[in-house]
Amino acid sequence: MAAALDSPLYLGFDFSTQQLKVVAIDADLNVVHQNAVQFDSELPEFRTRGGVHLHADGLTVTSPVLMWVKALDLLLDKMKRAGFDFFRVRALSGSGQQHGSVYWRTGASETLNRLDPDQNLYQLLQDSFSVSDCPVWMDSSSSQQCQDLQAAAGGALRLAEITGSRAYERFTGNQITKLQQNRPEAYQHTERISLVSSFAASLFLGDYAAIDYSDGSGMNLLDIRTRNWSEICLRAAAPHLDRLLGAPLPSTSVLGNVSSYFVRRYGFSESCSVVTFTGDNPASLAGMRLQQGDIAVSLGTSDTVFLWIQQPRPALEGHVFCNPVEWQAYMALLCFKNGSLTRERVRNECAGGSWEVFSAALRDTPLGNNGNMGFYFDTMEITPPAVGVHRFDRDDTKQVSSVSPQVEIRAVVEGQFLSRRVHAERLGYSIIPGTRVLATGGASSNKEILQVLSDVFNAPVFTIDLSDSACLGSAYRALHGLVAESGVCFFDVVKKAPEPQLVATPHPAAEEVYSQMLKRYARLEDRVLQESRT
Ligand code: 5FX
Repeated sequence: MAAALDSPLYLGFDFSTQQLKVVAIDADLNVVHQNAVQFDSELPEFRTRGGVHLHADGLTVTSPVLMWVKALDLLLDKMKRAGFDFFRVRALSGSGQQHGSVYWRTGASETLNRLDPDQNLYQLLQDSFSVSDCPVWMDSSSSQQCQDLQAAAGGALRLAEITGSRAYERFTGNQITKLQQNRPEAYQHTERISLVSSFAASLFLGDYAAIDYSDGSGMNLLDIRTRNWSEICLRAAAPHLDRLLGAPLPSTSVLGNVSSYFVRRYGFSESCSVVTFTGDNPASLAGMRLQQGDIAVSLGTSDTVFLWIQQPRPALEGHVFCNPVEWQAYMALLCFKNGSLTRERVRNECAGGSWEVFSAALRDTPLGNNGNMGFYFDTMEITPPAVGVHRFDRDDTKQVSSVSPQVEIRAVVEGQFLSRRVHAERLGYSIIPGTRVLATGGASSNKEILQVLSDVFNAPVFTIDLSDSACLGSAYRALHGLVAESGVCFFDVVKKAPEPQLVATPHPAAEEVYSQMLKRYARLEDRVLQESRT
């Protein structure tokens, strides 16, 4: 049944790298409006490519903060022109690309508090930032600062135990340190540092918004267990950081109502709540409605694995973040560079470029591949940091130089999924009754690949369309934020969302075959890693 024309709506924004997107849902979780602004093509005056500026050193990557501000003006104007009724919005939330940082100039909070609804935000906030080009997640120019932070924290593993990750160049703490060292004046004139997510929330709130626990976990500064800033990390990173960052808050908090600027300029209701914004990956976890025991495997150019975990076990690879929908839980994120491109290379070399032939090879070869196993790192892998193709047959003592095309096809797919499972388990993932594997991305349309995924994880595989998961997750979080304080669980609020489709169930022999292979894979991976280092 169609919702009444005055029934409540919930908005989810996503300030991602290349565009700003919005989704509106009704109380039954139906999507009723979608809109977007592409940075490169719709805001060409900022001269970005893919939403960023790549600097001459090849390492520094930034985005203009006023481009994000202007994109919001443009997006809200587009919605208004499309006849979107802002008055029906009961709550809004959003997400941002993770790790990026915004530097508000001294005095900016007064400007935010008194925004004149006759002008756009771009005009009003011209002088509000002490740094015009913000470091973003693609930046890798802070290696020295990473080393220094790890040394101050007592080593890489100790830092991972505190903050959920060893030091990463793109993580905000290291970016702030670099900025404070290279541009001390700009730092001195800064009264507040936001993440992209909390910066966006601040615009709606007309005041500085808190950083939420989940996106805050991508900074190398938050103690993910106490959910407070780590004193050791703050002290090592830069002066006055506790004042500049403000206190972090649970990801489900209501920050306040939308500022009078939006009420008067766009017709929002005065009682429209702003729910804490978070990072795009945490918001996607909410959009996919990932639950305890679930694992999401995104099979794209690179493969990303998200998981819901109860007990974090931070390691030297991957990231553990506070969970965005349930405050006692955690999520983990792993990135594997050799994903689709490697599968395609093997398809081209062993199956004449045909997915049908590739799939037939998977059907015609046995689970476990008669003991053949491979590591296919065409480019330097992130997890683990190793490179090259390494094949082993039943006899582990030495590598073999080639195998038949059919064996090669099964070896690449099994090898990739064994790796996803081994590394997920190292971060605290465990298969429990009811565990689901949610597959998304290009390769998730190939049934035979998904059958191998199901067998290796010994769990049913479901597919889910993820195109707007961060936006949708933000709209779900807006809805949940209104009732979270009274103890209502996120999953009760999103019960009506479309269910993922079951596409594969594990073979009865899968557990026996792959439990052995997982151990062997981990052992051989150590060897490959050592060989890559020498
Ligand atoms: C996660 O750690 C990342 O750096 C990226 O996925 C960004 O969040 C992309 F926006």
